[in-house]
Amino acid sequence: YDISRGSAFAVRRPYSDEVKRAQTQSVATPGPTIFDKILSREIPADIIYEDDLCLAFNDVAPQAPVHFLVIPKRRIPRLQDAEESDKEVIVYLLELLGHLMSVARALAAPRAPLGWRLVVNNGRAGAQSVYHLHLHVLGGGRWAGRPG
Ligand code: TR5
Repeated sequence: YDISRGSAFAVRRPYSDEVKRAQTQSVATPGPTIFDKILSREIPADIIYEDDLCLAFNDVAPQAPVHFLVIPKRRIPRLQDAEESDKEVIVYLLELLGHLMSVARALAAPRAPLGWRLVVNNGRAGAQSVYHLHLHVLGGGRWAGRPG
């Protein structure tokens, strides 16, 4: 699909009632984070991409020449929380996670043509500081933000 037109199978496909429900249900949601304020435009961010399911913006404290985040619009605190028992909801979550990764690669390709890394921090011991799921895309440098 053509990411520059902001369309993806997960967005174009008509949602079933169950999938609509999944979008409004939140998984183990502790409360709004700074990313909700970025989503609502209450706080400005350097937004590089948006569609129905996600937002991508440059990290305010870049760890590499290219460092942006891809976040779902639906608040999922941690990747650990992206689970459900309802079959329809599982399908939606898998599509959503796949979509975030597809957006990450499409945005990374022109910005870091020599290569990039995808990082998801999960939980306190996983160095997660903002409890709204986000994919870090790091690239542009020889080691793209890796120490050493
Ligand atoms: O440590 P984790 O994986 O949770 O990553 C959170 C990331 O959010 C860090 O890389 C921060 O630099 C980034 N961050 C935090 C804020 C922020 C941001 N990126 C863009 N814009 C931001 N605003 C406006 N405010 C933040 N507090």
